[in-house]
Amino acid sequence: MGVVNVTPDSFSDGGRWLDAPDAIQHGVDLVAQGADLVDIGGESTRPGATRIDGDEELRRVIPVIRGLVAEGITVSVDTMRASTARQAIDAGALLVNDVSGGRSDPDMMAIAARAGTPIVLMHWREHSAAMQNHTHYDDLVEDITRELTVQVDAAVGAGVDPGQIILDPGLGFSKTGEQNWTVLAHLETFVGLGHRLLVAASRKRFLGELLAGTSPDGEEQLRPPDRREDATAAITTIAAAAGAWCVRVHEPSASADAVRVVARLERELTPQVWKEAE
Ligand code: PMM
Repeated sequence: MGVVNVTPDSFSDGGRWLDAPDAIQHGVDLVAQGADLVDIGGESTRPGATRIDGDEELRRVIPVIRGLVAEGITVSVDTMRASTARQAIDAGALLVNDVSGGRSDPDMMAIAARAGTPIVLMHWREHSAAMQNHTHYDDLVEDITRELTVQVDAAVGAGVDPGQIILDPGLGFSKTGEQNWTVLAHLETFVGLGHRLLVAASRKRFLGELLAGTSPDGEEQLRPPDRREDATAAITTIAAAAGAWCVRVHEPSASADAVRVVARLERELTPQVWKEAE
């Protein structure tokens, strides 16, 4: 999944794809790099971000969705608003990526159920302005699992087909850098919940912290977002090996290759299964 943030303020690519023609061209380029689908978002969810209104979100994302669908590209919409999800689906989006996992807008699950689209339910506790005040867990993996299960139950209760639910542990959302690493060490547990798993580590701050260097005057300097690509591809390898269905990334080429490496290796490890499939 390639990312196009049609926002002025995303930490990773904010301001670069605000004009619809540029955003559409970038989506086309992401597919040329190996993305199977493109995620279009109009609202930044970086830590501390404040919300924009629904009309502005629609103004940003709908022309881009229409443009990419016209190119034959599979599009997902990254939104917490049911009304945006509905209009994005009407414009041709085939997947809803709700970082709040249906917790922000009570109508979201019903929209996904009615449309029959797959929906990403990310582990989420609070909007971006306050999410980093909610990083206490008694047991990180158990608590995320339990909270995700509540979100799944709500979706199924609203009529979403369980087969259409994709889970995401929500790296960086109400999680410290250290907690992100613990999540990554337990991806198999989340895969074991029985739904497809999406992992979105691309360019996130915890990678900048891991790769930090020192400035000439001795200050620690985070590795900037656009130089976190090799680490992102390394995490793609780990996620694919753990059985994740999808990674959400800003530069798909290295991640697409990493996925092919893991798929080839898995074929080597389970030759009988592949032989039977052929
Ligand atoms: N992270 C961001 C935006 N959308 N969607 C999912 N499913 N999971 C994520 O972790 C996620 C997301 C924030 O990153 P960005 O600003 O680079 O898009």
